[in-house]
Amino acid sequence: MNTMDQQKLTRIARALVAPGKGILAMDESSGTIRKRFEEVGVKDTEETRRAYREMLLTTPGLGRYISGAILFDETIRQKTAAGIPFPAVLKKQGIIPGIKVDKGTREFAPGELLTEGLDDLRERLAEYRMLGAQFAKWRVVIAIGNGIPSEACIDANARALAQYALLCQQQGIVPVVEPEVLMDGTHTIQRSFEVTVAVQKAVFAELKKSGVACEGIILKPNMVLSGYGCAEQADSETVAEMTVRCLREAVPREVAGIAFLSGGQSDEDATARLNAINRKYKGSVPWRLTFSYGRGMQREALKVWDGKAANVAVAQRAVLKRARENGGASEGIL
Ligand code: 5MM
Repeated sequence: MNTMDQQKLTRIARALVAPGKGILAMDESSGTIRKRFEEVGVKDTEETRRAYREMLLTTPGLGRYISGAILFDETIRQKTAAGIPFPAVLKKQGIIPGIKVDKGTREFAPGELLTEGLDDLRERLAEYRMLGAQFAKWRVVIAIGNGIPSEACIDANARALAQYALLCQQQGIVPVVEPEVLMDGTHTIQRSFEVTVAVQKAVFAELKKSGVACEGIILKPNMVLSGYGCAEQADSETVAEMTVRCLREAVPREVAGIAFLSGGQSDEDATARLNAINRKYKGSVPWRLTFSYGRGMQREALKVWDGKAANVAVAQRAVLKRARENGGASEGIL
């Protein structure tokens, strides 16, 4: 990669973590969106998926708090009812279009998953770039349990993430690198910390080995939390402290920015913890720390929308509210 290409990647990556802004993850794959619709009793068809995503993307003023939106393969090809392609809608809002490029997971070993999708990735990236994508996302899922995660599973996922990231950068696309350590389970926050540090260290070792330029990536990590089933739940201050300690141990300072996933936290918790992180550490860590929330951005809006055109305006108000609050949390000013 020449210097100009690298500078372009860095420019896009920095724009994704611009002050007061974060990323809207709306890249639910077919199975996940079906599940989300089922939870609120909305029928899952290509048209309901399109209408739902149109509602999200056309939220008036969204670009004030949202820097980029991650789309799914079907979504990047869809249009508004008026015939405007979704990537064009995003550009008009001042939002950078992104695309999920992993193809989901398969079993690696009992209780462990390996993310797939490298096979035709070069060609798919070239097509997505033509469709307007400037950044991409690949999500690795690591579970904590009895005897897991294994080093083999962490390493296999880290290698795939590095190959994905390199291919993206070669195509002029900023890779969002998402190693998600799940918080399901009864483990303590200390255990979350240890596993998250190990996973992030393995990922950055592989990125380095592959020659990925850290200045042109965004890290999308989990926050370090108590397992959701753990009797003792750490407060926001402790979460902030452990999360930042983990990042300081594992993440190179050159990384362009960090955007947390919400990972099944309540909307309020996801916002409050991001706020606590920034209130305490903004300016004293080398990265901007913001959000790339899926559920934490959409939960309320989906419920309110309920599949009905008449509810679009009120659902959009819910989207904007979450965006505004998470934008504030990314500055630590709530
Ligand atoms: C929006 O959900 C994304 C796609 O999930 P599937 O591959 O399971 O369909 C997901 O990768 C998401 O971007 C991250 O998990 C962050 O979302 P949350 O809801 O954890 O903030």
